[in-house]
Amino acid sequence: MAKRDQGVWKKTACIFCSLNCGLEVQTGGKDGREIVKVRGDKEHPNSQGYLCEKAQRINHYQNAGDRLQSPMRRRSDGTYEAVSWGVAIAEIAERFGQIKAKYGGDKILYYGGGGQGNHLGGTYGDATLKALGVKYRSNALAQEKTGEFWVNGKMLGAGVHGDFEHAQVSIFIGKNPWQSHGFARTRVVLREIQKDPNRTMIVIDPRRSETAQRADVHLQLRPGTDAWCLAAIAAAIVQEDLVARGWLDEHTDGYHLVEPLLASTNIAACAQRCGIEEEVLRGVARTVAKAKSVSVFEDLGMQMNRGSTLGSYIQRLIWILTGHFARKGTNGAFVPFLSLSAASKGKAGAKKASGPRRRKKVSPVTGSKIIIGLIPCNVIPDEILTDHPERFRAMLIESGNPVHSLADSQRMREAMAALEFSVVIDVAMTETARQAHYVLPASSQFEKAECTYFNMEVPQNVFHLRHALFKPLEGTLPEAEIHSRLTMALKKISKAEIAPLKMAASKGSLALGLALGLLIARKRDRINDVPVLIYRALGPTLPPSAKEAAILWAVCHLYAWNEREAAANAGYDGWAPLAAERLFKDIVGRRTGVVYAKQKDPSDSWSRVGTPGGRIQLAIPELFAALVRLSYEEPPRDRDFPFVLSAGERRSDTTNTILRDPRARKKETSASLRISLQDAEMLGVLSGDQVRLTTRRGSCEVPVELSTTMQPGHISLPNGFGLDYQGTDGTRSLGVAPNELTRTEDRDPIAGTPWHKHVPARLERLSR
Ligand SMILES: Nc1nc2c(c(=O)[nH]1)N[C@H]1C(S)=C(S)[C@@H](COP(=O)(O)OP(=O)(O)OC[C@H]3O[C@@H](n4cnc5c(=O)[nH]c(N)nc54)[C@H](O)[C@@H]3O)O[C@H]1N2
Ligand SMILES: Nc1nc2c(c(=O)[nH]1)N[C@H]1C(S)=C(S)[C@@H](COP(=O)(O)OP(=O)(O)OC[C@H]3O[C@@H](n4cnc5c(=O)[nH]c(N)nc54)[C@H](O)[C@@H]3O)O[C@H]1N2
Ligand code: SF4
Ligand SMILES: [Mo]
Repeated sequence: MAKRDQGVWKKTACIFCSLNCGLEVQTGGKDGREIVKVRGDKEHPNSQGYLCEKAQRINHYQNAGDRLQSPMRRRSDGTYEAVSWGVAIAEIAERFGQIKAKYGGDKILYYGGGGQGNHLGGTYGDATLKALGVKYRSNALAQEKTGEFWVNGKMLGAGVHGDFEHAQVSIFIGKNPWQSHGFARTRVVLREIQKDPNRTMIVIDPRRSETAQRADVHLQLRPGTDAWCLAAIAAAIVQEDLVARGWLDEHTDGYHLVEPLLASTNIAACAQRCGIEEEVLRGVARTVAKAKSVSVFEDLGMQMNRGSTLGSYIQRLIWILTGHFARKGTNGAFVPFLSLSAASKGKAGAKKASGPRRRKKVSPVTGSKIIIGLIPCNVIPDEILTDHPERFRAMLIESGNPVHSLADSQRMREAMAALEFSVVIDVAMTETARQAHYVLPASSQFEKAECTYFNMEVPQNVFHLRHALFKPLEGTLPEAEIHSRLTMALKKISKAEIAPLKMAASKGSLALGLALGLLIARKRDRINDVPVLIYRALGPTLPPSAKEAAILWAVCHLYAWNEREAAANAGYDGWAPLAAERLFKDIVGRRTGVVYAKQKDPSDSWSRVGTPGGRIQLAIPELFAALVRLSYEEPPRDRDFPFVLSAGERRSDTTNTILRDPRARKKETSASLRISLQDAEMLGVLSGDQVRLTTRRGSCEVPVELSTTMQPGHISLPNGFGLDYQGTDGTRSLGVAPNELTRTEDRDPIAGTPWHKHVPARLERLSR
């Protein structure tokens, strides 16, 4: 294989951030199993050849020294032994079955389902969850985006995204796209904005981030004061009569409720609290009101901070009050291929819940709001470490590393230790895997077909199915296969039952559709097993490098049926079932991204607004009191912990925890704590010196890096470090695991999202 492949460019995608830029790679090296060359795929409709420096490191993921190669079972002394797949599947099915029989399937919590590059596993996981009667889920979205989703749901009833390529004014709030990306060809677009005198970039960030350095206006606010800053801007829009009144009358409800709140907001007081001059904030209000188009992106700097849900609300008021929606260059509603919220709820894009009972809207023990079907990550330990009869007794975790990535790693470890049963599906023996009863080794994202449902741009949407570049590493299985085996064991589905489906699939997909329909008509419950049935029947008819794509056949049909207009605009017109077949054929055949949805005109976004009458709802009464309080309340300060620690900054060589090997990083200094020159002087430290960093939860030693980007009192640690990497040549760890320093109770009162970017901290110099 190595020789034959030499010099051949194969299409795939980068898996390090949600953009999944299209790549072309050459394979070779040891056993032909290495990715030896990487370049951008010019044919990819989104990335068009773009990539960033991180893509060059994908071989460190593919050939990491800590890949698992056998199912592992924990012994009573806490060590692990390798067991065969047959034993692992049978025992896991039995143990989960016992939990279900004794306590009910709703006592099993499912966590994860996909990372930055892999969502197919979660699509198949749905069958396992239904077989187990699982009712509750969580994943990383419930520690970042749920507040924003909740606000979006109330105001727009649709997911929205900015059109930064065309926006006259681009606003980034707690978002550093130069490093973290977030829209296609990010750095190219940022450079274009920077060069064009008629376009404006506004960045709201306490740090002079790489993006802020390129901005026309940098609102370098005090950490954690976004709500005040945004309220001042929104209030100036109302008080200076900059509101797009005619547009509001035509398209929105509730202005009469919001107007008095913003009319009475004390702009000077809000400005003073966020540390930005009032006149500057008023200037931003005028720029926004006057602009032809405005697009806004909020991210973790605000979403993982105090007042985050409130901030998400005021942020939207700013561009809605000035009429910036559904025009070229403004935020618009995107067309999901499979909506992430549907995926989270296990609905496979269907409008109706397919589970037997409607899911409850709050978590069983703490009664926390469930948003897009997800329990807030921060309450998971509280839902386990209690004697409450409704507590979770078991967890199934896949493609997530909650012990490392959720608040308070120590408590998450305790919670996992208290579970009666837990299973982790991962490529590596992660911090979370080390707490589980069984660990199942997944094939890597380049050893199976994979994709994401992060298809969130406007005005067109692209879906990219990646084919496997390599055969699965020995001992590993793709999630499609793992979930099939688990479901078949749990539901006692025999091969004989699948045989007619296989036969039908070999005759064509319409025959398969009929056969599936007949089976479900006879045996209603089989509807819950559809992902597995399709994988078993249709998978073998697909190219071997794409057999895990089988379930996308069903997703294509759901999509084409639900989104006829958007599909037709992208060329998938005519009778929906036939359009779906063509789309599926293209997705499997093209190897690069496929445009599955197009808006003819930006105003198409209006048809996606899902609120009453298709009108934007300006009022969220649950947030009114908090909005009013901003004029009177000071941002909280902590005398005992005078620094504000931003725990988890994205830097040019961070990739969440996907790259575990410290050698994948060029500079060891990338794990350091950034502090301002003034604070360094006060402490008497130089770059490279060790300090002791202490929070209410934990303490660690870390080297500092003096940085002119930091303001006094604000310190910043990168995300994704402090992993216990167990390579073939010994264990190594680099940097600090940020969540050894964070607490679960530090969370948003509405969405329960963590305050990772606002951890009160102390610093002491350690002697040189
Ligand atoms: N290189 C790289 N890129 C990534 C990732 C990665 O690990 N590495 N991860 C991906 C993922 S999962 C995500 S969710 C995104 C996240 O992408 P971002 O949210 O852009 O990333 P962060 O660096 O965590 O935070 C952004 C900014 O918030 C600022 N900030 C801190 N405190 C405050 C505050 O009080 N107010 C405001 N307004 N800003 C504040 C920080 O200074 C920082 O510049 O990145 C994605 N892209
Ligand atoms: N303090 C603090 N904490 C944070 C953040 C922060 O800024 N500060 N950021 C948060 C954010 S925004 C996010 S998104 C989360 C991310 O944290 P997690 O959701 O935990 O996700 P990842 O680090 O992306 O890693 C996912 C896991 O998938 C595994 N994996 C890789 N490929 C495969 C595969 O093909 N199959 C399977 N089954 N597994 C695979 C990896 O080994 C890894 O263990 O971290 C969050 N945690
Ligand atoms: S990390 Fe860089 S190359 Fe990879 S998907 Fe993100 S922007 Fe693209
Ligand atoms: Mo994230």
